[in-house]
Order: sequence, then C-alpha cells, then structure tokens
Amino acid sequence: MAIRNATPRSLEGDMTVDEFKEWLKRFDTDRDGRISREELKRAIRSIRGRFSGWKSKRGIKYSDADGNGFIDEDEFDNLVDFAQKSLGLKIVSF
Ligand SMILES: [Ca+2]
Ligand SMILES: [Ca+2]
Repeated sequence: MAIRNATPRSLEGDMTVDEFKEWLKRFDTDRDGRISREELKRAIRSIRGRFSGWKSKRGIKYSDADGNGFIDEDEFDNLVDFAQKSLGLKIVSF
C-alpha cells in the first residue's frame, strides 16, 4: 500500500478528509476494512496519546451509525467530525 507520510500532516497543519481517511486506514491492522475500538485507540495514541481509551470509546459511539461496534468505511465521515472536536485535528474538506 502506498502511504506518503508516516506522520499525519495535522501535526504541522491542516489535512484533507482524504488524507485523514488514508491515515485512519493505516490503523486497520487486521485489514477488515473497518476500524475497531482497539484500532482507533492506537490511532489516537499515535497523535497525542491522552485519554486514548476513553476517546476511542467515544469515537466509536459517535461515528458508528449502524451500531455494529465498528467504524465502517462509510462511517469514516462521521469520525472526521469527532476528530476535529475531540482530538483537535484540523481537517479541511474540499
Ligand atoms: Ca479493522
Ligand atoms: Ca458501523
């Protein structure tokens, strides 16, 4: 898989929604196409680390529209919202 940067650009400035999704997919370690709470926790830990357990729980709850306990690919957009509000990421959409 082609990943341009090891670090999300959010640490330096804005990232686009696509970049955010690409970044998120890197944490899909079991490659099932969806993000579990454990995977989200790892993602949160990789950026700022604080309260990753609690935030991953919140993130799933916030984003999981169909309630299956995972953030499926079509639910990634919901997480964008959450990431901006709760993780302090700057994500621009265009
Ligand atoms: Ca997964
Ligand atoms: Ca879901």
